[in-house]
Amino acid sequence: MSYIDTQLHQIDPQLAKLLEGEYERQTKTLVMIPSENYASRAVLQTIGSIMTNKYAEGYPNERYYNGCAYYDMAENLARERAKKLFKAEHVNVQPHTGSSANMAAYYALLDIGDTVLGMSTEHGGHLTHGKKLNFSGRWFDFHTYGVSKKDERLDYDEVREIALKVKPKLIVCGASAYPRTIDFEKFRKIADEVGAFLMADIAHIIGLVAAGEHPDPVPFADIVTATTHKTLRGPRGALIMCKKELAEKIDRAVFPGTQAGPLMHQIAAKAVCFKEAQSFGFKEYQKQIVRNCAILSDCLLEKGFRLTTGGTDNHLLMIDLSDKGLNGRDAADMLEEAGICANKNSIPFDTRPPMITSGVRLGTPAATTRGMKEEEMKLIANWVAQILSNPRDHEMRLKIKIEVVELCEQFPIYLDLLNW
Ligand code: DSN
Repeated sequence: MSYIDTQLHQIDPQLAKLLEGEYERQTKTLVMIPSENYASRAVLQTIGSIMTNKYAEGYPNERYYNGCAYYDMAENLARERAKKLFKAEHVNVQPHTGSSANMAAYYALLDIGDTVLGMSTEHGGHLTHGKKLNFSGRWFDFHTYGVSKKDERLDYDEVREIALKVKPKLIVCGASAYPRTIDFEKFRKIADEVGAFLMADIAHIIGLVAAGEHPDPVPFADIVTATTHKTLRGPRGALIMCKKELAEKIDRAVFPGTQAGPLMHQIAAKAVCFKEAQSFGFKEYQKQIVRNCAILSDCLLEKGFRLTTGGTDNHLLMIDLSDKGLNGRDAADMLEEAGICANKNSIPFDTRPPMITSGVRLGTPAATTRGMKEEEMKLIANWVAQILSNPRDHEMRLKIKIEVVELCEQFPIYLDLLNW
């Protein structure tokens, strides 16, 4: 045999063991982190395919390498499917991640030092929306808006006031930790009033948008960036959509502006996930994500937990632990001990630092992929409430962990990967 045909178990038993462990973790615990999901077998098959082997710098029919015929077809498929799915005038499917998509969008529209207005990370915005420690906050003059102290929701009048004052060249909307609907039309009006570009980062809610479960930013924003691995349930990666007039700028900003060789295995897998997202089942799935989150939210409220904004409209919710004598870090660790994987998260006006926080963020995309519905959400809310109300009860967490495994076994995932 002249080619490498070694199976992972043979060549690297040490790493194979790690994959086995991660298989156990993913299949036997509850993934309640709202930015995580389970990609389909078809997506996994494609991202783990021979498409990883080739350089394809450039774009279809304009590559810097020979031998790209199948890569061109795969990238065209991904582009066309995404254009159809989102009714977008132009799509670039090459960004490696959400952060690289945002970097390319800024590269296309801004010069170093330009003024930008984005949502503060302390109130739910993403690192790339101007955090000082991030390239965005370092290279651009970012100003931020937050949520209102009154109801922890976006206050569009305040966004407008800040925009009028700082006169940004670009307004960024979209968030990583905001449980409510975002009004893109209002952002458009503000952007028009101050003569700014509008960019919507829908990394989190892209699946909901694709299924009509959240208002669509595409008609209103000049640029829309998104990830493919969260609610869209595809491979880890991202895309950029834009108006025709910005197409060339965006393409040049992605390559050669901010990236070189595209990850063609990832792009091919994006094509698969865009196809999956066009199915009726996908629309139903997104509806169920939202229904599940609403039930989870209602049950936690009933049990006396305070949720930021008082609940949720989308796939995630944020528990405020300030009145429970617990911080977000300890709470997330306790949940993990019981087989429920969530993440600590700052809540608006948090007094604790980001590595500790006063909040826990929960989301329903992954549990819904397993087929869990309202009854299971009630069960999960009960467990979360018991764990967070009895932080000293280690025994209870171990008992719940057994029940979590039983629930996971009733909603199996990746059974067909058992013998990889
Ligand atoms: N890190 C992602 C999240 O968990 O929300 C945002 O990119």
